[in-house]
Amino acid sequence: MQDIIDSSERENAARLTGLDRDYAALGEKLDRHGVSIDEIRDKAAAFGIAIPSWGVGTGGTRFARFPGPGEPRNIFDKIEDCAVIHQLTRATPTISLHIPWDRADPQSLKEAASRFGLGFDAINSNTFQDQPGQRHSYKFGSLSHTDAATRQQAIEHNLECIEIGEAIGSKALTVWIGDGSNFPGQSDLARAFERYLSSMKTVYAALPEDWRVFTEHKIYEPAFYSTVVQDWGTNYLIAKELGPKAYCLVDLGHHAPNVNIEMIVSRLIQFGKLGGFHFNDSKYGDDDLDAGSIDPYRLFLVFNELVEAERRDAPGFQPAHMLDQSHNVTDPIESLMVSASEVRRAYAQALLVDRQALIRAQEANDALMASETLKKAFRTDVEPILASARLKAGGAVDPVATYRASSYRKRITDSRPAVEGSGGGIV
Ligand SMILES: [Mn+2]
Repeated sequence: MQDIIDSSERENAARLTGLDRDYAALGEKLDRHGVSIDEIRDKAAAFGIAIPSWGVGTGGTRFARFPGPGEPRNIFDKIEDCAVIHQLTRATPTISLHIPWDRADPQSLKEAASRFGLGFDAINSNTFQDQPGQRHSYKFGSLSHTDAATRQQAIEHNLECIEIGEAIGSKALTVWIGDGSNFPGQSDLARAFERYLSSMKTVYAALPEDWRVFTEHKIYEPAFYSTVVQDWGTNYLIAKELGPKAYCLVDLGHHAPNVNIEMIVSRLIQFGKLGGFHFNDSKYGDDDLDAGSIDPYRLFLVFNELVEAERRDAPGFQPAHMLDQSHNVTDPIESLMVSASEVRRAYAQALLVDRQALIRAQEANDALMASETLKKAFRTDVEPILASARLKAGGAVDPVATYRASSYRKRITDSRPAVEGSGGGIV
């Protein structure tokens, strides 16, 4: 990590004057509109995003995976890579683990993370693939399987995840299942959902007092005809059926193309069931591309809803922010740093929306001015705010340039010999 810190000092020094000028110029402009730049910066600085442990390994497609040099070999290597991301961005203080991919002694996990000042976010269960030595196969489903023993095995796995999560300081369990069908008629749609609900009720009953469970919907894949938890409506029904500790998780890539995700977010907020996000971006389907890389305006519009909820202190509004991406052609550390910045950027831009002007335009049915009010905030280049937030917290003005100027990737390439099949997950 010393190589990262040394690089930060050198690279930051070269950028200080430019940043000061840019920050002052933007501050002056915002001030004319009655907005304090320091306030926006402090809010952005306090906004944390969890890194998915599986994101620091190179991802892949169903065709191939092309691992990069210095791939993490285990969860401890992953924690080290996550620490680099947080050191440079100061935006990613927590890691979201996936069991069994990240199974290790909980005490060692805690120690490894706290050495870098990191904590653990929601823990993810995995009943969408079979593990070596597993008694019952998930080929035809897990929590909704027709066979009671298979369902029980999937329930017990989730209970174990809660136990591990408790030992490492997590406060939430995220459940995504691959259950569904490939042929019309293959599965009784209602009975499969009933079985799922019944299984989840057992999992829910085991949640500690201060925990939440996030259920994640997904329209298709790996099942291509129907999925048991297919959309936000189904997800809302689940959260409602389970109880007050159950919330819906919105993975941006898990919807049909062109679905209005910000409206889904608004609905879930309105009815107190928005649990959190898996941020990523997509062009065609569940592409797991980098957040903000395809449609940054959509990300902004999601944040416009979040900022509005924050402003009016919506009941039960405490969303968890996580990235969930697959980095197939980039250095995952770079992608995750840029993505975390994109999420913060959308948040900062949404904070700049003139809420009074927006409400006035809405009340007057002034469609054009309402749209322009949003666009005006979206068009603001908030980079000086984000850079200043990073610098103030001990991070890098330019995380990618600083990372590239360090010898980190080369060092870990030398110290981490390539291994076969390190789980690059696509979830
Ligand atoms: Mn996801």
